Amino acid sequence: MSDSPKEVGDQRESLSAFVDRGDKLSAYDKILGRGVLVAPSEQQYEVLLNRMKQQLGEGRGEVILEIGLADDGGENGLLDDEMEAAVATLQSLANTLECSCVKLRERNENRGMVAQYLIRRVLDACDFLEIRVAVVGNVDAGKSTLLGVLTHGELDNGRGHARQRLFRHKHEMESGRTSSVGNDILGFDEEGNVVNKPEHGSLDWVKICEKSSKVITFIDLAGHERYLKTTVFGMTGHAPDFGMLMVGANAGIIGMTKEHLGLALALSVPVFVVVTKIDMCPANVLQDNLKMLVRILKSPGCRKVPVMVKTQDDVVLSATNFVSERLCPIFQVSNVTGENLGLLKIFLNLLTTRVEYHENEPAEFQIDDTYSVPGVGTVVSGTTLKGVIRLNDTLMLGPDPLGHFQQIAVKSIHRKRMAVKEVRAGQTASFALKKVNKINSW
Ligand SMILES: Nc1nc2c(ncn2[C@@H]2O[C@H](COP(=O)(O)OP(=O)(O)OP(=O)(O)O)[C@@H](O)[C@H]2O)c(=O)[nH]1
Ligand SMILES: [Mg+2]
Repeated sequence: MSDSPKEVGDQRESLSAFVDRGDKLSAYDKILGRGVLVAPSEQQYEVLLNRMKQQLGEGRGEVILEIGLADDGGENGLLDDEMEAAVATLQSLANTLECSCVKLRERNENRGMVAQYLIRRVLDACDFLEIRVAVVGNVDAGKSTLLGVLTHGELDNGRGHARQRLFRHKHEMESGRTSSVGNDILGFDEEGNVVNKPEHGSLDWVKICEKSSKVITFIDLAGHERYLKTTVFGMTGHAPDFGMLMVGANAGIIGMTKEHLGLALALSVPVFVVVTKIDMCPANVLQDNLKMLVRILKSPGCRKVPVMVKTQDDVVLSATNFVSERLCPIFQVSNVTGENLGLLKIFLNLLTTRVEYHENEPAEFQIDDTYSVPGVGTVVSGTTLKGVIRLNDTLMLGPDPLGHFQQIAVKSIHRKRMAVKEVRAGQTASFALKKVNKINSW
């Protein structure tokens, strides 16, 4: 499919207008202005180091920096040798703070080049940044298939091959329809490479987490109207950071698509759209459906700024401005040919969490499921909303139907199937609890 040049031009205008409205030049960017990074004095180097440390803290271990912008209101851009020196300084700052430093994009400005780099802390084996993405959209949009393709690194055959790995129940296998809340993970190392390596068709979550700096947890939800209640529960109970709204290229906005979009808007979850099946859709149908999508996103009810993502530049721009909730990147992919899946992966790698975490506030954990495990007892799974929960901590569990709370102790903590000693706000986990009666009947 090809866009008319005018349309693409319009989209770029809307994106740059949007970006310009934001505070693109943060204080840190100014400090990293043209001159300073090229040849910092000892004192300036210290300032840079402290600022980077602070930014990494605020960004929970990663920050995207733009180098080559003028710090004095002059012309932007670095000449070749200046850029080399500036990147060397950046590398040295990153190394000192045990971070990786990866170039995301560069562009030519009036004086020379401006480049954006991702600085990401190299974490130890048990630690990783966790981002939850709820996957919504009408039945047959290709949600389970896309997740199967992304997490298992194997393309689909267009007849339901890739989704098989996501199903939790026999009836889902048989009907091909998701009816429950499914989970799968995609890990990225500090350089942004996917670490998922399926062995005999299944993924070893512990290995993925050990190798990852960032883990995306996909919450695969059901598209069929009959399972709307389960899907609403998935969106509310699992506290997603982002929503991925899937649309079949040939079907367009049908069925539950608008309801799911409305749900994400109501919950203030930033949404990006993935249009699938572009391999089997006539160009004119795709154009019509995209126009309809853009119209809905721009409507007064949504007030989004839709952006067609076509290049790596678009990906970096939309990812760095995405948390603002108003921007809505749109990807067009095929799970069968793999077209544009690379762009989607880069985007996922750049997503950052919105949860703020304070060590000292009282902990709060939202339970989304309970299990009775023989030999272990009651196990609850859910998301830590506030504070830190450590092994053997005593918490209040409730309210039960009568509004009462009971005291419980946390016997063990698992994060993504890995035993850990503590969990922090923004992280999902399962706890084995001591002696809890009747929790399943609440
Ligand atoms: N040709 C083509 N077929 C696709 C693509 N993506 C998915 N499919 C097919 O579309 C069908 C539906 O995909 P699913 O992944 O089950 O859709 P879903 O959104 O999870 O559906 P529910 O779970 O019922 O809501 C399957 O047969 C897939 O093989 C694509 O990009 N191209
Ligand atoms: Mg499905």
